[in-house]
Parts: sequence; C-alpha cells; structure tokens
Amino acid sequence: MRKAIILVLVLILLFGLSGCAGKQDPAGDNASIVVGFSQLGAESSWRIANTASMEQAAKEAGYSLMMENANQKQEKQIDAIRSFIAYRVDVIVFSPIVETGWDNVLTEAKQAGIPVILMDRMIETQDDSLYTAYIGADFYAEGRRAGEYLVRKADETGADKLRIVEICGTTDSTPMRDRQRGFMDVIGQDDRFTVIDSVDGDFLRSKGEECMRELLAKYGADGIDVIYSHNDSMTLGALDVLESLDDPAAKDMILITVDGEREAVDALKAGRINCVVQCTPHLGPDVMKLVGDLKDGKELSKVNHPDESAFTDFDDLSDPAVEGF
Ligand code: GZL
Repeated sequence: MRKAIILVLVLILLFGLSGCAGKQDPAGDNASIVVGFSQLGAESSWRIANTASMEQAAKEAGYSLMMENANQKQEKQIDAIRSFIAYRVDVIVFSPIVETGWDNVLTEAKQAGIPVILMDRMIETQDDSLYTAYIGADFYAEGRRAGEYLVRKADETGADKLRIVEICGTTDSTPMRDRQRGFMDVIGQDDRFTVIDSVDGDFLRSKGEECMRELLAKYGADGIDVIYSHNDSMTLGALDVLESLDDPAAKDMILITVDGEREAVDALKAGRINCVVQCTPHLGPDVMKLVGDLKDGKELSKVNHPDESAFTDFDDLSDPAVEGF
C-alpha cells in the first residue's frame, strides 16, 4: 500500500492535481481522458512495439497515458493499478503477466467505479464483471495455426515420425496456455507427431538460447525434428545456437514461431525459419477506440480479437504483404 501511495504522489507531481491532467484533445471537444496503463515489461520486441503503439494511439486520441512498466513482476502491476485507483483515472488498461491473482485489486477498481480494459492477455476469474472488455489475440487460434502448418508440412514431405520440442512463453500466461492448447489440439491425436519435451523460455531471447543448449545436450541435433517456440525472441535465441553448430541435422529442423517481428520474417524469407504465426502488437488504436466508446457511454463487446494469419514456407515470400512489425 505504501508503494501505491508513493506512486500516486509521483504521478500527481508528473501530471498535476486535476483529475484530467491531459492536454486538450486535438478535436478540442472534450477534456482529455486519463488512462492508467500497467504494461507488464519490455521482455521482447513484441512488447516494445506494443508499448509504442499504446503511447502513439493515446497521443493521437488526445488522452493522457499514465504508464507504469512492471518489469515482469505481478506485484508491481497490482501496485500500479492501486495507484491508478487512488489517482482516480478514468479507465485502467493492463496486460496481465499471468492469468491468476487479480480479483482483489480489480474488485477495488470496480468499487471505485473505474472500468478496466484487459489488453493483450486475459485473466482467470469467476467474476467477469471485474473487467469491461478484452482486446487482444486469440492465442488458441494462433496455436492451431502452428499445428495446422506442421500437419501440412508432414503431409507434403511424407514425414511419418516427427519429434517436437516446445519452448514455452511465461508460465500461466494466456499466450503460453493457449498457444500450447491450440497446437496440441491439432497435432495431439496424430501419431506422426511426438512432443518429447516442453521447456519454459519466459518469452526471453536469452532463455530461448539457454533452452536450446539444454535441449541439444539432452537429445542431440539428430534427436529433434521440430521446434515450436511461443515467440520470436526465444526462437531467434534458439536459432543463434543452432547456427553456431556445424551440424546438418540442426539445419534440417522445422522451426515454427509466433509473433511476426521483422527479424523473424526476414529469417523465414532466408529459409532459416519455416512458419511465423502472426500476433500483432499494434493494439493501441483498438484500445483507444474502446476508451472513446466508454467515454461516449457505448456498450463494449466483451472480447475483441484483431485479424491475424501466418506466413509459411509454402507462401510466395516475395509478396510485399509478407512483412514483420
Ligand atoms: C502476445 C504477447 C506475448 C508475445 C511475446 O500477445 O503477450 O508476450 O507473444 C510477448 O513476444 O513477450
């Protein structure tokens, strides 16, 4: 609680004393809205692009964005939300690092009459009145796209025994849970595929590299046929390790990744990665649209997904549409 009070004092110094500390919005039709935004960290290119999208969209909308970065610590997100409540922001937006542990602080927001928008990740709760709307990817569909690509790859190459290692994102986060569930729902009953190991890379490039070294030590390059990695940062770390080996078996591995950052799409075009499932970080405009609808008293749909797809080595990769963020 003490941390929340200190944070509020800092925020008041930064934003002044008024409840609407932002500048007049461009249209000049309304005092700007103050948006309290708890970002979970800066762990990946996706997250950095997502933060930039939120900042740019808030600026264009004329809203004051009060952003706190939690550096991957749930307790810091909880403190930040408490400080937003104490500061009486107009709306709270946050990307929950994990799905559980939010009921208490979101009950406090509800009691304070402050609407909450979940951006990018979902929470697990018995009371879905604790949040007004979710805007973010359908991670289950992303996992299915990864699985569907692998099925097609096996069909087209005639592979009948593929040993898969999975490098997972942050444990108990929505993308980790649902990218795994979607993938397994597609390949799990197909006896051509065996997931021989599933390890935690926490969405970090450094841990992706560490995981790859451990998996190679355990199975050898000739013991692994497919790597399914829950984000590009971990994939690129793993790729650094694979390409440091002078081993044809490493080059023959099928690499499937999620996000769609530029470096990963470039690696796809260079034949170093086989499938990049898209997950757009550019959620800022959609979030600010929801904020505007709240301001105008409109009903919000509870779950809002952006359109997403996948780029694979079956595509015409010279198509300008094949690009990363
Ligand atoms: C997905 C997002 C994930 C990305 C990672 O929407 O939550 O977190 O896939 C990021 O790159 O760290």
